[in-house]
Amino acid sequence: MTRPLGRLAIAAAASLLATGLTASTAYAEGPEQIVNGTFDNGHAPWWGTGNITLDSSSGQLCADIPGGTVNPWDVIIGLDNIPLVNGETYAYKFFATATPAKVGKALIQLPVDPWTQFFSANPELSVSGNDYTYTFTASADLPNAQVAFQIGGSVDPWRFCLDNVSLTGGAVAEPYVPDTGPRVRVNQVGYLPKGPKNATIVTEATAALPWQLKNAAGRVVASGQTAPRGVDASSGQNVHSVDFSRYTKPGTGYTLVADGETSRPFDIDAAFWQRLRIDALKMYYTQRSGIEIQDSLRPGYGRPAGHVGVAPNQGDTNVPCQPGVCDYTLDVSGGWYDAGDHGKYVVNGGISVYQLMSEYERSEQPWKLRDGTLALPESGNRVPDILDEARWEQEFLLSMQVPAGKPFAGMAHHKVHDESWTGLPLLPHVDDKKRELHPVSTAATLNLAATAAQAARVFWPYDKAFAKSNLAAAKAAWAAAKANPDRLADPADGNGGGTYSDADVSDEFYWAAAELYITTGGKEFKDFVLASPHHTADIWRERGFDWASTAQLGRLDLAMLPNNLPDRHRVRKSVVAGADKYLATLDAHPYGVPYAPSDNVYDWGSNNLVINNLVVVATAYDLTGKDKYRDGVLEGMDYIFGRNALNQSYVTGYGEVASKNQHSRWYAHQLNADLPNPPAGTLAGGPNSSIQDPVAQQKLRGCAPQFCYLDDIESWSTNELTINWNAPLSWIAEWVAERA
Ligand code: 9MR
Repeated sequence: MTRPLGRLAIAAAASLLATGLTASTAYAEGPEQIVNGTFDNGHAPWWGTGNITLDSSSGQLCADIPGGTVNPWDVIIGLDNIPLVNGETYAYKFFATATPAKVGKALIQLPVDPWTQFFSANPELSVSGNDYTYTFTASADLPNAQVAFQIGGSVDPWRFCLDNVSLTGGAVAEPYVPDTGPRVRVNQVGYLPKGPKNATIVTEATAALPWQLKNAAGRVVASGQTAPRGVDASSGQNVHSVDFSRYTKPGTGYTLVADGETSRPFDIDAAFWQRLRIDALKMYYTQRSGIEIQDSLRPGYGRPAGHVGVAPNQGDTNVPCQPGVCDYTLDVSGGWYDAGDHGKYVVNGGISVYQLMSEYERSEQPWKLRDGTLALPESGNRVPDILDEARWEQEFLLSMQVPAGKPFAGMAHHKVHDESWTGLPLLPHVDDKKRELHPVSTAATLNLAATAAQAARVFWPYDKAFAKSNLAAAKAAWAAAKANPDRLADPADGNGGGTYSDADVSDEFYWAAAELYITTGGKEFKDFVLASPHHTADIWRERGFDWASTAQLGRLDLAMLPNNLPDRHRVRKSVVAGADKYLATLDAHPYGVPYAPSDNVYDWGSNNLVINNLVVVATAYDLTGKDKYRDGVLEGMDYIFGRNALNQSYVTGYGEVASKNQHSRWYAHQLNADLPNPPAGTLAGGPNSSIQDPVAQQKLRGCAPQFCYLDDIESWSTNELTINWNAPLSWIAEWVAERA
């Protein structure tokens, strides 16, 4: 926790070991070497021995220390990879408490035998707590010293808390240089035989270089010259590109060779798209809340139902509001967990379920999404499985609507989640935190209006009663949003869950009006659409659309789905203009990325923005039939599958080197070998220039945009999985599979 300054700093009367070590209030100049010493956002990458559980939910790092251990090192809290520079003087500070009072041991040491101690102190810890400040001079150069609090050796149990750990001095951290393998970057999964085939070479060379395409037997089957492209701003690399599209023979195990380097192997084949269109959708069943996940349906992923009112869960069948927010409880069980957390958010649930229903609505081969395709508990009910999956979420969204007779009736609560953050790993059914409904918001209400209007038409052939109840909910939500147009979610309401706050909901109004108009043809909605500035503005932002920017969803549907708008032709042309913008970006980018955030600052979840831009390009293909749009979609996906600065695929199970440690409390194999990795077909968030988690901040300081990514379970700002990121992946996979 970051505490106010001005507190009396108490120089610790500790026993100090090494020469050059003083208890002092002096501060060494220099950079901060401790990552996440304030425990404001969890405690990663700090660790504890297996006999304690670290708890940072209070904003301090605390642990109950068991009694009956013998040595100080029988219980340790530590932090690794601290760089020390020989001869440099450091200031080491922390705040700690012990209940009851104890003497602890604070060390900075070699992390392996012989555990050489560069600093050692025995602070006398009190119940009320003290600030401890030391200076010491490092006696060795070491890239990976360990900060350790040895707190074992007590007969009786006690509680230890730590905060504001700081080590200043030494050198600025070296830039992180990951091993990115061969400098020839390809789509490691595969290219379509009759599709574009592009690659990128990282090289010092400025003049064109020869390249060779080899088949699995190592025989050269095509060759040519690279095109030098200069220094790419998104990676900082000097690069060339290669276009080997004219080679069309299907096969596996191809490699591309240039500048003395051989790419990772890839296929020329369409088959993987048929797998991915299923896998990317199957991911939703294992994200489900409120139902047992059957191991027979997802081998290795079975788990008990989460949040069905069974202890230790405190939800989600009877959930109260945050104190003072409402006087009722709601049954909000079911739905999908948002991401790696156990939160459920109407904003974000909305765009996710919309894109699944859109995938079905826009499909030209809906029989491929028929009943029985996804191995769900509902398979066999004569409803397409993709709609069964969508309904699981849509019913949850409906349950978040305020009942008639209550204040704000018709609006939707913004979200439901734990009252404070939990740690990892944590299976849903063992989460023991209190669950709370958060205030209603206009954005959530409009997400409900839009998706319920869409569900009303999509479910009509299968379940008329469900369709009708959605339409009624959509109309009630629309009226409530119009009556309460500016109830914004609090951007500070982020303890225990994400905020999903959005200062501008005019785009949500446009999206909801568009969906209600397409479903009902109603004049009110038509007039609203035509009057909205989003109807004619250039909404095709360089960074793309997402949960906070939803006008694009309305525009795409108005262009593609039957309706009687007077300016429909202009609407359709505007989508093609958006696609042209993204194609121009892709063509200018030596890695073929159709995404150009301002100043190249890659967003949180950049991969989903890249793919959403491809949804616009795909729609332009459907509108015009022009091959350049289909080719653009395929080339854009090469970036996701490995044609990138990190030389890796961002989809689990697809490509020789692929993300597999996405941040999740239950696919937490990296933390507990008994748990699985995320299922095949799971998209990682991807590079995030703002590196907003401690692990990324420790390793990625100064990263060029494409390098701001770590396949580490604790890097939640670069490597989470979410329902809204898999939605465009699954949408595009279906779209390509139908046209491959
Ligand atoms: O995807 C969201 C991203 O656009 C925001 O910048 C970020 C910070 O507010 O939050 C992301 O959403 C997270 C949500 O708040 C909580 N569940 C996990 C989501 C993905 O990281």
